[in-house]
Parts: sequence; structure tokens; C-alpha cells
Amino acid sequence: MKNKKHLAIIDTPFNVDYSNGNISGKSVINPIKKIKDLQNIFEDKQAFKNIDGDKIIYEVQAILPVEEGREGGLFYGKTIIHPGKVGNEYFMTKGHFHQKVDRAEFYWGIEGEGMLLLMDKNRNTWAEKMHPGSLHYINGYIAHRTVNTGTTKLSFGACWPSDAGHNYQEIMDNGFSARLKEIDGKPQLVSTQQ
Ligand code: S6P
Ligand code: ZN
Repeated sequence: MKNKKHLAIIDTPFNVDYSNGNISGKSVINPIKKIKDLQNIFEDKQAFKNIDGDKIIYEVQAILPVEEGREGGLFYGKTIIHPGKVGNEYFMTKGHFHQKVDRAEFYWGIEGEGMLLLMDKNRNTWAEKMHPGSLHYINGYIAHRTVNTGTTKLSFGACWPSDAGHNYQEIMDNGFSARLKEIDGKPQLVSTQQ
């Protein structure tokens, strides 16, 4: 029949469990980072060697509804960082600038306590506290890394443009200009600049 509109009620393609942020639905990807995947991220090399390489540090669940790199789409994810330290430095993500460096991102805290470490192009670094309900706008041109400063898992959600991409190399080569360490029993930002 000509000009007939397609009418349909379909199953919800994705679901989020608001008690823990878990994402379900078709094509949810689940990359895992173990300590052996995080070479040169932590400062204390001896403490790093003493940890079993297969220990899981963080896990991501993500929905990529369009091809990565395509302009115009959005990606949605959840990251879980397990609690722990390498020496006195808390478990954290690799951290990145976006490949298309002007692309922004939202993060929001779901479970646990942590910090969002942010660094601009001039290597100024600062941290925002993350907790259930915290909301973080990460402007373009800002490197971002998350750190679990608590004793339970840190979970947070994220939404970012499908053409943002990840530039990990800059952080692998030069790191952030500060590290989050436990000093006198509490998290403190310690500068790495001379
Ligand atoms: C993607 C977004 C997050 C991180 C995830 C892991 O732009 O910022 O999904 O990919 O938290 O961190 P990283 O630094 O290993 O990608
Ligand atoms: Zn990002």
C-alpha cells in the first residue's frame, strides 16, 4: 500500500539497572583491563611487579550503536574500577585525551568514592570528587582519568560522541602532571613536575 507508515511497538533495545548502573541488551561490549595491561601507568615499579598480572583493575560495559569514528552518534558506557593500590597510588584508568581533541563527555558517579583527574593542554591538573549522583562535564581538550580512592568498587557512567576516539599515547608518554596517592590515610594530589 502506498504511503503506509510503518507502525510498531518494539522491545526496549537496552536496559540499565539503576541500583548498580549495569547495562544489558544486544551488542554490549565488555573490555577488561588487568594489571599487565597497565604497564608504565603506576609510579611504583616494584609494587607493580609484586601484583599478579591477571588481577583485574577495571572493566567497561559499553553500547556503540554506530561504528566508532562515525560523526553524529553517541556512545554510552559504565566503568567499574576495583578498589586497591599499587604502592600508595590508587587503582585508576589509563586516561586519555580524545583523538578528536575538541570532543566533550559526561561522566556520572553510580557507586563508591573516587576522583576524576582532569588535565588541560598546558598540563594543569585538578580533580573532582566522584560519588553516587555526582555529575561531571568533561570539556574537549581535557585529558581524563578516574581513580578509585575508596575501599569498595567505583562505578560511573559515561556518554561521549561516536567520533571522539581515544588518544592514549600522550598519557603513556608524559602521564598526568599529578598522581593521586594515599598519604596520611587520605587521598592527596602529588605533583610529578620538577
Ligand atoms: C570513553 C570514556 C570511558 C573510558 C573508560 C576507561 O571516552 O572516557 O568509557 O574509556 O572509563 O578508561 P580508559 O582511559 O582506559 O579509556
Ligand atoms: Zn573519554
